[in-house]
Amino acid sequence: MARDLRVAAAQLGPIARDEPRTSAVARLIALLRQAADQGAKLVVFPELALTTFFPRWYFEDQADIDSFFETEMPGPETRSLFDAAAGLGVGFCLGYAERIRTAGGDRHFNTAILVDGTGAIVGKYRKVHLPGHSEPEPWRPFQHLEKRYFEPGDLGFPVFPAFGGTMGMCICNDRRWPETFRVLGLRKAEMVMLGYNTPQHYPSAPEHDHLQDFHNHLVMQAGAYQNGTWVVGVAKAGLEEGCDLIGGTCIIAPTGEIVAECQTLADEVIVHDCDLDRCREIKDNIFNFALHRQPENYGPIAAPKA
Ligand code: CDV
Repeated sequence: MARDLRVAAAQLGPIARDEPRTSAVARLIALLRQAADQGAKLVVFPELALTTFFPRWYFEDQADIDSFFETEMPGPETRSLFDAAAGLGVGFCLGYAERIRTAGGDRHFNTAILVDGTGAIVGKYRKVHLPGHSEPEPWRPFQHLEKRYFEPGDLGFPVFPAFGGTMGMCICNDRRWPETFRVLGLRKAEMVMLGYNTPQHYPSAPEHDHLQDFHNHLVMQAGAYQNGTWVVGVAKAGLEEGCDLIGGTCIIAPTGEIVAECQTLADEVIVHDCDLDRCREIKDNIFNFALHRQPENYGPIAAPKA
């Protein structure tokens, strides 16, 4: 019998720098309701889905930076999203900026959580691969200061038993690294959910600008196929504060085929019935890890950086 999970990918259009959390959350709830109306049981939202993509600016004042971070989840402005989802019996995956207080000082992560249909947080992931730079670089048309504002995730690439399957998460730049998907694949992930904010313009290699959409799908389709997992990749898209972000939100089958894709660069929902048992087509055959992997030859993959 099929293990169908009806999943929605809920793409966001741009979020303005001065758009309040309450407005962003209202948009998320509207998307959640659209998804629930179509029978979805799980809704995947983008990376940093509560605010504009703030690493594109250099802020000197830590208070300005911290204004983009959540210190509790749910907090006063996100509680309504959890309540709406629980009321509908729908789970969700949400990306946001997380600040935690420790004895050694504040820590900042680019985080995604998995919330079940009762509103309980059942999984957390913190972005491991932080792109960009640590110091302001004035030659760029916009900054990408993730390395300054976040520290690398400290949770590895965990999987979670939820929604009738084995669920994994990663965030944006993580999708470009085959190691991300392979670690999740080795942990038997049947669905990998990820959000992204990907500019059309890549200042360090502008000759690749026309390849941004291609590379986006290339890495997610490869990750799905090479590990026999569903992938749900969700963009924040469109012209955000002068920066064009690609769309291309899609749901990818374990065969690597795109089975649903957004058509706009705005708020938009797509749904698909993902049969988690289809992972077996790949996991039991061409990528049967137990039969065919040769890890004794893969040493440099996990060796410390030179
Ligand atoms: N938010 C991201 O991680 N963006 C990167 C860009 C900067 C290349 C990405 O990999 O899409």
